[in-house]
Amino acid sequence: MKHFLSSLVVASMLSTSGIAQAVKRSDYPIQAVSFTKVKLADNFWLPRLKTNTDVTIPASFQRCEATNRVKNFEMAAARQGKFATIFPFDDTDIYKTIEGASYSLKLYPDEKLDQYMDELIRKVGAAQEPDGYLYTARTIDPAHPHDWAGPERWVKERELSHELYNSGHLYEAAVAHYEATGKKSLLNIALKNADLVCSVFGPGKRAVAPGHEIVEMGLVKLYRVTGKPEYLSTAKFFLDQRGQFQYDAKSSDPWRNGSYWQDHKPVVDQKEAIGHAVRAEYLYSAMADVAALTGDQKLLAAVDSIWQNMVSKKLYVTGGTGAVPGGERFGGNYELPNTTAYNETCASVANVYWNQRMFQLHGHAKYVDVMEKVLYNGLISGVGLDGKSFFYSNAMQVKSSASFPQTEPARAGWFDCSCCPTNMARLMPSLPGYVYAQKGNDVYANLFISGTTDLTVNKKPVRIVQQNNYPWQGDLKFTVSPAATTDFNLLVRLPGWARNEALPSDLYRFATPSAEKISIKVNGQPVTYTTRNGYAVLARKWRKNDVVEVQLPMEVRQVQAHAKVQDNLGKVALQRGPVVYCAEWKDNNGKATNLLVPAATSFTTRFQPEVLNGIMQLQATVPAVQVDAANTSISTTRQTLTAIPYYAWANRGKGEMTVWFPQQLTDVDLISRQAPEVTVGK
Ligand code: FUB
Ligand code: ZN
Repeated sequence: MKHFLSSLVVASMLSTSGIAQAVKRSDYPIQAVSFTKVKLADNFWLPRLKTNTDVTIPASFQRCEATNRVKNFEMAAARQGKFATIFPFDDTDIYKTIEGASYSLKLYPDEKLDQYMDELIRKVGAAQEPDGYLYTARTIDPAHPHDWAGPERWVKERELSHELYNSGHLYEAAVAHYEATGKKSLLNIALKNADLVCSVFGPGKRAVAPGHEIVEMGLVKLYRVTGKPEYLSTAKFFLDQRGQFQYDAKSSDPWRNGSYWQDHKPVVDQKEAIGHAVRAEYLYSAMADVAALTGDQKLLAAVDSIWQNMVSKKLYVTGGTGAVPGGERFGGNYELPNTTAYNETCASVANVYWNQRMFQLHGHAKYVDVMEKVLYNGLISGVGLDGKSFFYSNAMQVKSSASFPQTEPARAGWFDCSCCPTNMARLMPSLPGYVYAQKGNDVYANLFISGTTDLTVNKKPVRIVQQNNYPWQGDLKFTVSPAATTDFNLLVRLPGWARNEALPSDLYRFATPSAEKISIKVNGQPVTYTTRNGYAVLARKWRKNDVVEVQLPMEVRQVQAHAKVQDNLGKVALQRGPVVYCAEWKDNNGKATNLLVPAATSFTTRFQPEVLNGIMQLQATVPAVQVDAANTSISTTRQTLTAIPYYAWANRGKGEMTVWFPQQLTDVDLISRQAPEVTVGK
């Protein structure tokens, strides 16, 4: 899609726009290859994208209708009625589903869907006030707005109103819709709203640190499409507003000290991933965006530190973030409990956005390693295999006993606060846009997903075809076909997990190093290659049908957590390739939390095409702790442990699940809970 302005013009407009920092570059040094140019043809993701198109998106629209979210827009258009849903941000479920459906249209053209969206967009436009304001929770009945909305526009934005959050999702949807369909219907609504926002907020005007970030990312997207400097300067203005409000700095309560909203310090002074995880990770994504567009080095240093903190102290082994249920927020350093892990699905969505941006800033594979961890584990655990049942919170352990029967969690089709299902609906079909990236002569192969992409390198068309059976098998094949022989560098990510690095930090490590190495051949011949920032750099004159073969070691690895992660002392998790495993009740005699995995345990692997839509299953014989029928004695028996990918759990009913396994039996705790219970690994 041709943008309104070229990046050169954007750069020169910026230089006269009064943005505080000098413009050093016009955008990210590395550009993702657009989702429109990557056609997936794999067995893992494509069926998920198809399910997203066939099931998730229609179900989301249907639920937006059935739960009165659409009615809110109709009432706002008529300026009469009573806001008919629960939260003032319920408008965003429509925006997010439009965003997902737009990406999806590009993958699977669908005239009916296109027309349905036209009609929905017409309703959205009709609900917009003449000056661009768009927020059904007030417009329906301005004299009686939603409780969280405040009596007048924007007065509660810092805390609860979500007016700018709604705007941010509108902008994201509008850009996706415009890029996918070429239509400006939603974009024009978004621009009208953004013009209002820019006229209300800014130096010498109203100031606020938006209560729930995303408007910043959205404004940046509008800026990229239009080149209008106000959109970027207002995004930066919002970032700069953080840390200006007087909270009680001495309080440890995140709402009193402002950290819940990442408002406790100026962004450039923030060093730690803190507060509400979704808000935080949208903020950090926007910090990366604005740093890329303005060259602001302080912003860059801050977001680098925050990422380092997240990846070394606040990331679950599944890639989940936001450990604490109260406030849906990051905990303290190493606060990663299993029983109460919150791990909102939306936080995983946000973490994908953030890591992609960090990669585009720095060109280091470690960000893609983290993104891959999130994608294959803590993100897709959020949607059931049916595409219409979801987890809001992604547990790490579910335990039940006679006196504590397990009732939760279960997947649900929708939630009163239904942010997660619609966030999945929009992220999934955008996945093709995360596979490749490019900077001049460097072509990055980041994700290993079969399919075809058509690039332009050195002004010449180049086709790359990936063929693999990832994540189940580690042999990757890339067929590189330039239209005419041409020099360029193909940078193939060497995943950390294939290089004995469980995570690019010391938060997790493999219990024992592997001697297996990555091997790379070009046209059947082993090649020596240099490495750069976690990539194999294949620099050569490429000819039509050159074949690169990469062999990644796919052993089952035991993962250990940093000793400061209390819950995981003496425990291991299981990983094979990028996939983290769990044991679920269904495969393990009705229980999962009674299984030990001693250090010497050796696993067999077997692909099970009929199980959970096709998974690589792990099995080993391990000790299992049993309580006898009379509840008076315990014993340890040998049992087959069957492990399934974590993402696939909770698709066969409710019951126990665990990701972490004690290695030894070290204690029997009869006291701390009512029923006799075995505590291991402490
Ligand atoms: O506040 C809007 C959304 O609702 C947040 O992103 C989620 O965490 C949920 O609280
Ligand atoms: Zn959510």
